[in-house]
Amino acid sequence: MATSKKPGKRPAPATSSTASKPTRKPTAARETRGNADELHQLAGGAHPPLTTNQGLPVSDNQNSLRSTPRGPTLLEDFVLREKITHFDHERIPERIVHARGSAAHGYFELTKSLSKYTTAKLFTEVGKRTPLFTRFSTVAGGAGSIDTPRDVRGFAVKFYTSEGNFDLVGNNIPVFFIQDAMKFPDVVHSVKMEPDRGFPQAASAHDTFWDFISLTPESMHMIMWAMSDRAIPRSLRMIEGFGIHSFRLVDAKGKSTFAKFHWRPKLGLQSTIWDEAVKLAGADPDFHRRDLFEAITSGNFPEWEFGVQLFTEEQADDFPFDHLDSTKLIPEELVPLTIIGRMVLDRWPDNFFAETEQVAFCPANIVPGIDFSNDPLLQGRLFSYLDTQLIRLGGPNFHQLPINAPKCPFANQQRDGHMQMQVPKGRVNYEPSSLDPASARAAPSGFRSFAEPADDASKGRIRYDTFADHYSQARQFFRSQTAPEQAHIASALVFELSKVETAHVREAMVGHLRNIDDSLAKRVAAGLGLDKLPPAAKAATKTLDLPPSPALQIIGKMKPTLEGRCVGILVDDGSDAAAIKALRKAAEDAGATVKIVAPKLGGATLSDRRKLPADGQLAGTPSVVFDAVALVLTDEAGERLANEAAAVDFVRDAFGHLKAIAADAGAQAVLKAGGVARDPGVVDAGDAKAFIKAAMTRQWDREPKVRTLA
Ligand code: HDE
Repeated sequence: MATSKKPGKRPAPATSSTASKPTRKPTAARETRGNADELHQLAGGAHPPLTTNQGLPVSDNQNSLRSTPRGPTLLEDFVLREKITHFDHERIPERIVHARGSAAHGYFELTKSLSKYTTAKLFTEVGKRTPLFTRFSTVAGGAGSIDTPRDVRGFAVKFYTSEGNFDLVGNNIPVFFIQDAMKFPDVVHSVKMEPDRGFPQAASAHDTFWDFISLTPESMHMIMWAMSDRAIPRSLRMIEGFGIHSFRLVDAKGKSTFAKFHWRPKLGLQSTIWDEAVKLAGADPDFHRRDLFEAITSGNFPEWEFGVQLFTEEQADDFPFDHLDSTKLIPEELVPLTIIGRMVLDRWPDNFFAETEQVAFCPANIVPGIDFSNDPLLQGRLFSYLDTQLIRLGGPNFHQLPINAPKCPFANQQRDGHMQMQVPKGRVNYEPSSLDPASARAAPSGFRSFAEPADDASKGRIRYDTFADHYSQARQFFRSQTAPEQAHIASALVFELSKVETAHVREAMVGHLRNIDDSLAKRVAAGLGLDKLPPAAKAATKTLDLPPSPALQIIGKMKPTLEGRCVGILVDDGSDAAAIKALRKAAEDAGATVKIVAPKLGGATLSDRRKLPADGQLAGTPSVVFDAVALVLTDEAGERLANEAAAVDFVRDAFGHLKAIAADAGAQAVLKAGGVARDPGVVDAGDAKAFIKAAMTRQWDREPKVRTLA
């Protein structure tokens, strides 16, 4: 490139040599001409020197190296090239599924030993704390997608045990869409954005997904869960986690017991209402990530109980389903859960990319005393994760990244490869060897696979007969739900199928629902406006009426508590200071955090003439981000806000989302404008006790009055 010579007067080049001596302190009107020295003065403070990746101190991080002050940039500028090259490579391929995730560090503490069943130290040393890293995720959306779509949530835990890493890579739903790993690329392709148009993002409500599902009866049980409120959680701190597959625990004599793993949130289960989830997507796309971040950084550490369902091969033979089939669960009423420990997440990662993005979970990461079952989905997963991580993390040495490396010693003769970060010493890179006593060698005490007797049968691509019943547990799940939960499932199906353009797909789905529960099929058919009920899908086996399992509900598992929840109080100038104080105290005493919302972020001057700063400005802080709301307003403010859309929506949505509302006399005008009718969940702002009681649950009785449910 040639230097362009511009005639006439030009501004003096901003180089160090011409920099004027700083004469002023940093002020509100901050500006420089891009001169490095000037900028250092303006920014102030003592900082360590900035260097290149080779450690070379950099004098100017503002200007590239030019041939002349207004001339082209020189290829010689290695500082610029290094910086830009690194930037160009800052993104790695995102996960094909579970791309959007949030994670935290914490520990697992064993409270009850499983030494009768396993040699795994993780599960036998009571009181011991094992460090861990847990990542929650949505499945279908990309890394930048919203936090609150209708979707399964990933629940992946990496335990850094003294015997190696144990990864429990689970979900918040105890069953899965498919029975065999062979179908995984198909189910994922169908739910992801459609390939010709690139939408919808993070949504199952489209033709390709329901086309696949309508042709895959084994998905029906999972569909009941995915259409339930489990798929729209209120907080990642309020979801359960499940390892899904049966695993084996193996004792010192080599005897095996099957185990299913469960996480139970200390805060109880809680979900949003669908309309709330949709509005949250706009109000705060990072709602779950922010919620987790705020809880952990403010010292409210989320906690889960860890439980196991233990059963023998003989017991399993008597189950009315095959426990190796991931579309089935073992009701707790059949095999109770034993709580053996707890997980506490107490440290937010220092760096999102280095930790949350680069963490690589793998179901094949197990420790001595734990082994796999023959679940064909698990068997496929044992291959997939390492394979995908080779491309996602760029080579075979990603286990050396700090977030992935075991915290116990590890050594072998694997060498070289892309991004080798270790510097192995010596000439021995093979085993056995006699040349170097320090070189690693296999030890008899190491991991041994369970010596499972093999079936005397021929190989083939076979789906075993015991996997053939696709409807019984779907029926059991639906019939175990409370009335509001059943209505939400029916309404979710109507919503999703109403987005499906192809009539025969909608009809085929209703045909499957007829096998699950005819009343459900009729509700969905009516909601879709079908003229007549389509014929029931052909079922390979008779659908059983299994006993209802209340443990499958959410409402039944909700705790009457405000712990970990958030209460919003809308105030304006002149609001009653004493009422606000009493509401705040009552909510905080009940374990909630309180946020003040006002028309202006600067806050409001209350009745006691003191200024109360706001945590959120009204238009940007809708009631969807709260679990309950209170309004404390003067008559004048109430009249004014009754004409303010954000204030009217604040109460209309809180009411529609079945939340408790406390309001004083001044706020009545806003309530009226928002169509809020008096009911047990709408209380006087002076009665903090009644407000807290109402806020500890959702007002389920209100729902039929505010929306048409299928
Ligand atoms: Fe995954 N899954 N999966 N999956 N999965 C991945 O691995 C796969 C399945 C789950 O926070 C991928 O590193 C196959 C069931 C979670 O980083 C990939 C099959 C369950 C996460 C993969 C399944 C899960 C993943 C994509 C069917 C619940 C996120 C990126 C045989 C028990 C982990 C990656 C994280 C991620 C494959 C089914 C949970 C492609 C082939 C069932 C929580 O390897």
